[in-house]
Amino acid sequence: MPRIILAATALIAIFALAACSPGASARPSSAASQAASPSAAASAASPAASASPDSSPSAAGSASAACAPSTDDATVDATIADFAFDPEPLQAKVGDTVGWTNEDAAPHTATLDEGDCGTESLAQGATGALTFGAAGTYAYHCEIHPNMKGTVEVTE
Ligand SMILES: [Cu+2]
Repeated sequence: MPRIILAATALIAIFALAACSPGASARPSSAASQAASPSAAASAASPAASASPDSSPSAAGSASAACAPSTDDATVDATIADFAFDPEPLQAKVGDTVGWTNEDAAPHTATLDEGDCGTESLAQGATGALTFGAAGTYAYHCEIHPNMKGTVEVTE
């Protein structure tokens, strides 16, 4: 029985020390929590970082499926001359890269009516290219001269 009492008092003493130590170690524990939060943020960021490489290729693949600006050599050549696209309509196959070369002194673009796909503003002599990854009929225009209209017919 005395040993139990001693053990009990020892436990009380330990609790007393434990009760004391949080007050004494308040700064270290807050430092520990500050140290923990960056690691928590890092661990939270890494799943997001690992998730985006998984999702972005499929998203990029589907986004580039219809049309995407390209720096590749054109497989189908087109011209912009006298404020008109040529040929019209323009025929291409899925996977083709259509390159429009501007022969006018005025700048032009080849920009799809739907979506965000288009060339940059092309100075005289410059070529802008779009790669088509899906069959369809794509109406396009010049952003600078909206009355300039054309069609790209992409087939399998
Ligand atoms: Cu134009």
